[in-house]
Amino acid sequence: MSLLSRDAALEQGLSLLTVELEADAEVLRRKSEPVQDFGPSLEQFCQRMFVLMKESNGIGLAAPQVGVLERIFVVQLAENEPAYTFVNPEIEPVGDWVEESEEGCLSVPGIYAALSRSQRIVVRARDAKGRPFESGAEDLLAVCIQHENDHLEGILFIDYLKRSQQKQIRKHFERGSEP
Ligand code: QAP
Ligand code: CO
Repeated sequence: MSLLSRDAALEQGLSLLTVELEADAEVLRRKSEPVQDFGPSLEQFCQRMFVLMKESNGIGLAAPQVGVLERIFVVQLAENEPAYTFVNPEIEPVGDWVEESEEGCLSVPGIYAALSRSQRIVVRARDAKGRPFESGAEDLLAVCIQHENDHLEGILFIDYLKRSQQKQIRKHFERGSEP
């Protein structure tokens, strides 16, 4: 089953949903609910999200990508960079500096494409212990936070691409990876 509660995910182990599977794609398209239960399982869940993200060579991972429709994501750009957990985040662009950069997604394996995002944002959220914080972000960190926040709305980065590109990507996943 693709859709899970936080506790069920912890019990059976976190695994990645990808658009390759119809049932997973359906879950990835759904809107996530705000976290209400800030119990100890939240911190545990976030730790496991970091583990899966690193195992998968990712820099960001959102709860819906493991079938949990709660407003949670984790980001770590590199091993020597800080690890951030965002619970119930609210994002606001700062200024109008927009730039194009290449993105990928663990749920859309093997696909990379350039798209435009705000390069400076401010985020208000809670951490894995439920403590509220506010933080500014720029460049790749800002892009990654916006990408992960989109997952909470059921939006994938490929949705911003031109129709022709989207069609190519759909075809790619329909026929698998054969030439
Ligand atoms: C979002 O995505 C992101 O296809 C995080 O084969 C990515 O970590 C925001 C990944 C880039 C901004 C820039 C994707 C790993 C990782 C793949 C990821 C793959 C292996 C994606
Ligand atoms: Co993604």
